[in-house]
This record gives sequence, structure tokens and C-alpha cells, in this order.
Amino acid sequence: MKNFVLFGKPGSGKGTQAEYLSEKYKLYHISTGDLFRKNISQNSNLGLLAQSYMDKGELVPDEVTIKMLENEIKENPQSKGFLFDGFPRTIAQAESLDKFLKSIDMQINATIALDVDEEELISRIIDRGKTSNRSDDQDIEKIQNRFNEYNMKTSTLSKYYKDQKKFFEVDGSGSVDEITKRLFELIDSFNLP
Ligand code: B4P
Repeated sequence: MKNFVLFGKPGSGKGTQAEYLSEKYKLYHISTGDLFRKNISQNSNLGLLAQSYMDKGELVPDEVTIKMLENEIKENPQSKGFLFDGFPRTIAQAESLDKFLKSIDMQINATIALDVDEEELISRIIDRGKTSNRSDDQDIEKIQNRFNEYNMKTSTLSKYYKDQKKFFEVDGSGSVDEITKRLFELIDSFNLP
């Protein structure tokens, strides 16, 4: 089984690239952002809770996010592997993921970071905000807060995965096709069964 984490700042293209990677490598794509947005559209209790954090550009609390993620894995035992998009975002989430995967005889094979500078990210997010209806995409202060959350809570994860020799970085600037090609080349170089 192949399990990958897609890592990167808000708007770095994790969701965009996850579509291509999950199709090519037959991975089950789990986006915590999409799961929260689905719950919000259904007005579920989880959605109402998540919305209060997402609207401010803050991370949703770990215990809620971890539980939702574990349920998603348990509900898809037939999949050939998982592509985690936007999870983990804190050390506590990464540790829980490792522990949970170990308990079902699985592990993360690689974490792949998309590296894009903040100026480019802001322009991508503002652009998406024109059509996405996402309140966290439309306000520069909220976008800045998402970067602050990343810098405070998420960026340290690179060391966590480097220490496990599972961290790989890909240039996330350029056209979507160019970036997909870089990702395919990297994953193919792992020679995983
Ligand atoms: P996410 O949904 O994960 O949102 P994101 O970081 O903005 O998106 P991503 O990197 O996937 O960018 P995308 O491909 O869409 O998180 C939203 C919120 O949910 C968080 O702020 C947090 O509150 C909460 N949350 C999620 N996971 C959590 C967790 N684990 N713990 C706690 N809270 C959590 O690309 C962005 C835009 O750029 C798109 O419009 C795309 O079309 C465009 N784009 C992509 N690639 C491009 C390219 N090469 N060139 C030009 N444009 C490009």
C-alpha cells in the first residue's frame, strides 16, 4: 500500500494536484478542507464547529480533525493507498496519524511539499475567492492569518518528516501541468510496488 502526504502553504496547489495523483496512482484522496466544507454545506454539528475556525483562517482543533480523518480511513479499507491533502497540519496530527496507521499495519511512504512563494499564493487565493464563495479566500487579513497558522503550527512538520527521511520538496510554481509532471517523476523515482 502506498500512502502519501501532500504538504504546502494555503493555496500551494495540494487540492489541484491531488486530483491527478490520486487518478494515476489509484489512491483514495482525503482532503480535510473538503471534508469540513462538505459538513458545512450539510449544516452538521461538525460543520458548524469547523466553520467558526475556518472563517477566521484558523486551524480546526486537532481532536476533531484527527477523529474525522480516522473515520475516513476506516470507511475505505478497500483502497490501494491514501493521499492525504491538508493533513497533518500540526505535530499532534502527524503523531496521531503515524500511530493510527501503525495500528492497522500501514505507514506514510513519503511527504511531498509544494514550494510556492507567498506573493504568488495570495494572487491564486484571491483569484479563487472570486468564484469559490469561500469566505477565507476573500479577505486579505484571513489569508494572512492562514499563512501565520502555517508558519506557527504546520511548517515544523517538515523537520518531523525529514527526521524520518520521508520529506521531499517539489517546485510548486509554473503551470499545473508542469507541476504534475514534476510530481509524477518524483513518485516514480520511489520505485514503490
Ligand atoms: P484547505 O482546503 O486545505 O485549503 P488550501 O490550503 O487553501 O488549499 P490547497 O493547497 O489545496 O490549494 P488549491 O489546490 O485549492 O484548507 C482550508 C481550511 O480548512 C484551513 O485554513 C483550515 O481552517 C481547515 N483545515 C483543513 N485541514 C485542516 C487540518 N488538517 N487541521 C486543521 N484545520 C484544517 O489551490 C489554490 C488555488 O490556486 C486554486 O484556485 C487553484 O485553481 C489555483 N492553482 C493551483 N495550482 C496552480 C498553478 N500552478 N498556477 C496557478 N494557479 C494554481
